[in-house]
Formats: sequence, structure tokens, C-alpha cells
Amino acid sequence: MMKLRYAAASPFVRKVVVVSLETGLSERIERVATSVSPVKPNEEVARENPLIKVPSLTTDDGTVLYDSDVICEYLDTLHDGPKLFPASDAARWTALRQQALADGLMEAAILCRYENLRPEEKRWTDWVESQMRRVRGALAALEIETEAGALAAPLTIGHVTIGCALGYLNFRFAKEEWQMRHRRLAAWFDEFNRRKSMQLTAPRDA
Ligand SMILES: N[C@@H](CCC(=O)N[C@@H](CS)C(=O)NCC(=O)O)C(=O)O
Repeated sequence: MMKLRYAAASPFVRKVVVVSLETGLSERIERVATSVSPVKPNEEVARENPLIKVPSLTTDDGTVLYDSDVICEYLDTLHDGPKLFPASDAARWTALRQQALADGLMEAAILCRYENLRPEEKRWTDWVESQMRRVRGALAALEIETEAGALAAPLTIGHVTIGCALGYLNFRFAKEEWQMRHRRLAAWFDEFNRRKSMQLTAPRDA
């Protein structure tokens, strides 16, 4: 049995779980509930992943893999179904670029979230604004991708990451109301979010 360091609110963990469900591997992965925060030491996690972040995956032979990109690509080698990391050049670079864009969106949103958790007198508004600019820029880029048909089937790691990033925004930044500004992307997400893998992994606070 593989072991996944798991947190129910993490969009990066969600990526891995969605991939495991889409590829039929979820039964081979045990979830280990893990709590991490930028200001809380966690020696147990640090021994496995010096960056002290989730997700990390311990494979059947005891190797520890991180981060979510590496774990997802590893899982994609373990099944015989359609691959989420396309082998061919153009499709592969589109999927990897979309994954990078959505990873970046999640990273910026999470940095804002951590900033907003600070004691009030230690918060830096310019920092939050700068991160939110990236979030909004990524959303605008994704709207263009949707318009250009770049989010059409077949399913790739790019789509999974975008789905998890948008799900995270709805979970933590509902006030942004990004759907009002990006109608096509919103329609794509509504459809994508109906997948069983997405329904089973909706983010929640531990
Ligand atoms: N690049 C990493 C990012 C993982 C990440 O930021 N995870 C967050 C939870 S959503 C975390 O562990 N944060 C703890 C911290 O930053 O101290 C990945 O793709 O897995």
C-alpha cells in the first residue's frame, strides 16, 4: 500500500487524489491525515519531505516522492488507461504548461491565505494585492485558453490542476466571484466539477 500525506483542504493534495481516482489507483493509496502550516514545526513530515509540505507519497518500495507534479506523473506510470501526461510533444507541453499555470494560481492563493491568517498588525496588504494580481492574471489566461478550446477533452494533468485551483478559489476566496468575469471558464468548471473524482474530493476544513 502506498501512503499519501493528506490534508482535506489542500488543492495540491486534491490533485493527487483526483489523479488516483481517474486512473483507478485510489485503492492502492492509504491517506495519512497530516497537518502542516508555515509556522508549525512538523518533524515527522520534515523527515520525509524537507520542504515540510503536503502532499508527499511513500511508494510501495519506501521511496518518498514530492511535490504534487512529481507524484501525479509517477502515478500516471502505474496504470494502463489513457495517460494524463500526454506522450506527444504539442499535447505534452500544453498539459505541462497548464499544470504550471494552475499550480501558480494555487500557490499565489495559498500565500494570500497564509497572509490573511497572520495577526492583523503583521499583515502586508501590498503583498496580498500582488499575489491576487497573479491569481486574476492566471484566471484571465485560463479564460483565453477555454475560448481557444485548449481545455477540451481528453483529460490531462493540466485540466485536473485547473479544476483543483478553481475549486480552491471557490472554497477560500468565494468573495472574488471570478465566475462573473470569466463566463466560459466558469461553464467549463461547472461541467468539470461534475466528474465523480471532483465530487468525491470537495475541499473541507479538517
Ligand atoms: N509545490 C508543492 C506545493 C505544496 C503546498 O504548498 N502545500 C501546502 C498545503 S496546500 C503546504 O503544505 N503548506 C505548508 C507550508 O507551506 O508550510 C506541490 O505541488 O505539492
